[in-house]
Amino acid sequence: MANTPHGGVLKDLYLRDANKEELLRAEACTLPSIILTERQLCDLELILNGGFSPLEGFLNEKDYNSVVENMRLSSGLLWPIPINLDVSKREIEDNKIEPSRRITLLDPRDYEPLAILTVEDIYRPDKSKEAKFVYGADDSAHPAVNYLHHIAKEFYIGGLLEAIQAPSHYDYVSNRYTPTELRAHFKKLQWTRVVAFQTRNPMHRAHRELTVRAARHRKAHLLIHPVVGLTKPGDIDHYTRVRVYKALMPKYPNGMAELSLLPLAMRMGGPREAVWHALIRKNHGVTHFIVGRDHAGPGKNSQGVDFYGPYDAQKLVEQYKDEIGIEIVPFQMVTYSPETDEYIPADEIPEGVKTLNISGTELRRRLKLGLPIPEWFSYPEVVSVLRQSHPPRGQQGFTIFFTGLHASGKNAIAHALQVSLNQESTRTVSLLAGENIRAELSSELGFSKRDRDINIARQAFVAGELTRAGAAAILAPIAPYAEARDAARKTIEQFGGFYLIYVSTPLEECIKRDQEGIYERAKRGEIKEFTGLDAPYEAPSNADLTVDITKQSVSQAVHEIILLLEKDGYIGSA
Ligand code: PPS
Repeated sequence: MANTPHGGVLKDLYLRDANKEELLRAEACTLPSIILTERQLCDLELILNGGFSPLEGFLNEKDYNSVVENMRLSSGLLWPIPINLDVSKREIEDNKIEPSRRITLLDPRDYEPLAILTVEDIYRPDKSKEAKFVYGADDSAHPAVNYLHHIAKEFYIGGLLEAIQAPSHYDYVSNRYTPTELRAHFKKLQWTRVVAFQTRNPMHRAHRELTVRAARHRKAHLLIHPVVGLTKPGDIDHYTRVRVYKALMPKYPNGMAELSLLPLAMRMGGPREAVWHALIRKNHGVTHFIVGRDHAGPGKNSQGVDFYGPYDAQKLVEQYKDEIGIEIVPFQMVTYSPETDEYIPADEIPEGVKTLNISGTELRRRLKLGLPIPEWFSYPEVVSVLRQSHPPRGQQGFTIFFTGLHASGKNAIAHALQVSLNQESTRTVSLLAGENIRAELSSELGFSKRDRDINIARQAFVAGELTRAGAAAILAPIAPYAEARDAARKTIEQFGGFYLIYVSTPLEECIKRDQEGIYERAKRGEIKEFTGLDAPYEAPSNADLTVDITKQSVSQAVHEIILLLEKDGYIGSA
C-alpha cells in the first residue's frame, strides 16, 4: 500500500527542516509576525507534521480555487477542504505583507515562533462561493459558513512553510502522536492493518462493541483517534472526553487498541470532511477508516432541514477510497438487547426483539439530575468521569444579577441573599458589591454608556469564573443597558446558572429612599449622566424575577429568589 494518499512521501516538515531550526529561529526574530488564530494553529500543526500531506503551506489562490471547485489541488491531487491563512487588511498593511516577503507565524498562547511563511500571493476569496461549493450552502446555520462570514478575515495569504518547532501541549502529551510517530509506533507493535475510529464525543459500550467488530471483521488492530482541536460548538470539552477515552481503553482486549489525539480543527463539512478525515488518517499510517452515518454532520440548516443526507459522506469517501489508498468501514450501528445481554448490529435484530437505547439528550438529562445510568449503556468508570464534569445542579455554580436604579434596594437584598445563602454553606458565596467593584475593578471608569458597558462586562467575567468554579456570585450594579445585561447572561450561562433579578422600585420612591442624597446632588447638576435623571434606565423585559420592595419586604424578596433556586435544583437537594 502506498505511503501517503498520493503514493508520495509523508511531508513531515519538522524532519525536513530539522537541521535549519537554529537559523530559522534566528531569522524569525527579524521578520514581521502574525499571531495565529486557534483554527490556524490547528491547521498549521497538521501541515507541519504531515497530517495534511501533501500540503506544505497555506493554499495559494490557484490551489484554493481548484480545491473549492474540484476538490483537488491545481496539480490534480485530491484535497477537499481549503486550508487558508486568513488575515485582515490591517495585518497586511502593518506587516507590509507582499509576495516573497517572509513572515513569522506565532503561537497565540505563548508567542513562540512556530514557522516561517514565504508569501506567494494575497487574495480576497469569494466566501459565498466557498460556502456553496465546499459546505453545500451559503447558510450561516452551518458552523463553518458562520466562521467564514463572521470570524475569518477578508484576505487569504498563500505560501510555503518552514517549520521551527511544534506548538507546545501541556495536556495528555503522551497520547499525542504525529503521523511520523504513529507510523513508527505501529511498526514497533508490528501492526500492519489498522482501523481508525474518528470521534468528537464521549464513547460508551456501543462504541466499544462496534469498533471491536470492525477490527475483528478486518483482522485488524484499532486506533481510537479522537479530535481534540476544535469541534462543533457546544460539544463536551476535550479534557472530559480524553478522560473518558482513557477510562474506556482498558475495556478493549489487551493489545488490540491504541489511543492517539488529533489536533484537528473540524469544519463539520459532512461528505467533503469525511474525505479529508480519510486522507488525514492515511497520513497517520492507518489502513482502514470507519465512516459514520452523517459523518461530521453540522445538523440542520436555517430551514430546519439536515445539511447533508445520512449516507452522503459514506458515498463520497467510497468514491475516492482507491485514490486515497484506504479501506472504508461503514459505521455499523449496534443496539443493546436486554434479553441476551449483548449488543447486536441494528440491521441484524430479529423482528419483535426488544432493544434498549439511551439518547444523547436523555444521557445529558440523567447527568444533569444525577439520575442512574445503567451499566449496559456505559462503564461505571466512564460514567464517573462524566459525572465529575457534569455535577448535578446542587453542586454547580450560579450568578444572581440584580439590576435597578440607585437606592432601589438592590444592595440590601443582595446582602440579605448573601447571608441567606451562607446559611446553606454548600458553596462559597461571593457578593461583588457595587462599592467594591467601582473602587477595585472599575476604578478608572466613569458613567458614559461605554464605561458602564465595560464595567458590566468585567463583573460578568469575574462572576463567570466564580460560577465556573462552583460558587454563588451575587452582582448588584445599576446595569441600565439591556444589551450589556444580555451579554453578561451569555458570558455566565455557559458555566452555570444565571438569574436576572429586576428590582423595580420606581424613581420617585428611589429618590425618597436615597439616604445619601445623591439624587439631590445630581438634580443640582453636581453629578452628570445620573441614571433615571439625565441618563436612561432600560427596564428589563427578560428578568427571571421582578421584586418590588414598595410592596414586599427584603426577606420576602430573598425568599422568592431562594424558591427560584430551589425549583431549578441549585439549592435544597444537593
Ligand atoms: S453602572 O451603570 O451599572 O455601571 O453603575 P454602577 O457600577 O452600579 O454604579 C452605580 C453607583 O455609582 C454612583 N454613581 C452613579 N450612578 C449612576 N449614574 C451616575 N452618573 C453616577 N455617578 C455615581 C451611584 O451612587 C450608584 O450607587 P449604587 O448604590 O450602587 O446604586
